[in-house]
Amino acid sequence: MDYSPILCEIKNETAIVTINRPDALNALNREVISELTNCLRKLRRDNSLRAVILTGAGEKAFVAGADVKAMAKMDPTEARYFAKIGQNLTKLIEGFNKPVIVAVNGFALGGGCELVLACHIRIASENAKFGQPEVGLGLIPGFGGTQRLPRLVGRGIATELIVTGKIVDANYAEKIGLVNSVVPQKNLLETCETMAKQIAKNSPLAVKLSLDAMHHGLELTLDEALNYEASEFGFIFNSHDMKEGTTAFAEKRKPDFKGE
Ligand code: CO8
Repeated sequence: MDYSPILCEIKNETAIVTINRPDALNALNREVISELTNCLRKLRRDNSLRAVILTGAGEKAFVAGADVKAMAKMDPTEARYFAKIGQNLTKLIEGFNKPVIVAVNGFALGGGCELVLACHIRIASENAKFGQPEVGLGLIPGFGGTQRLPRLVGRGIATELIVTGKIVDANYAEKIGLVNSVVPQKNLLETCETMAKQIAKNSPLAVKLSLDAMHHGLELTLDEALNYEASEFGFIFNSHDMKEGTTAFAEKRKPDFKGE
């Protein structure tokens, strides 16, 4: 399954999706956003997949932001539409039914950093750089950065990053919890693929419901969210996977999960 400027390779029940516009450091224009959205919608329906890895083409950039040259020509209506399709993409990723691991292989700036924020698991290469430089362009983060960055790293650090527009390195990003871990660039994809394989050993249904409980729970009060978790916990007791997982444990064998 190939898309241009989005590439998609299926490997070991994992889809590796590459944003493929290296000449512009994989900057997000309408075409990239639409094609990535279409690709992910297809992957969402594919029950044979257990995880998605999202990365950028080349060794320099994951995504160096929204396409500044295209934005310079937009009127307010087009800009609103552009923000909306970008936000819809980030919502699609955040609510995805399989874990989305982002392999941040270089610059993740502006809309690129916001794309990273929407992913479930974030792994960076040592050369990765992060920032929300929008204010220096007379813009504000418009793909969810003002909302997701403070939720992830806390309001104080997020404010500092957004209002200074400064660019930080991968080790700092790890220190503030913006990424889970940092690895040499040559090991980046392999690290993400190993994680995807580890995910694939588990019940697809349990993984999906865990993602769903975290995703919805964060929008609720703690009491509401705990009720939501308890409902899903009860629901899963009707599943093949729960019976298989607990029986396999007692029988000291590997479970054969079916995702139902
Ligand atoms: N948009 C368009 N083209 C880009 C972008 C970008 N964001 N980033 C890089 N490019 C292009 C360059 O123009 C250049 O193209 P060309 O060779 O045709 O001149 C090519 O990619 C290579 O880039 P550089 O030569 O600049 O490479 P350097 O190594 O010298 O610098 C940097 C790398 C530091 C990453 C530099 O390219 C840069 O500063 N890029 C812009 C970073 C930025 O400001 N990103 C934030 C953009 S704003 C944003 O993302 C808002 C999101 C919310 C939108 C809300 C909707 C309205």
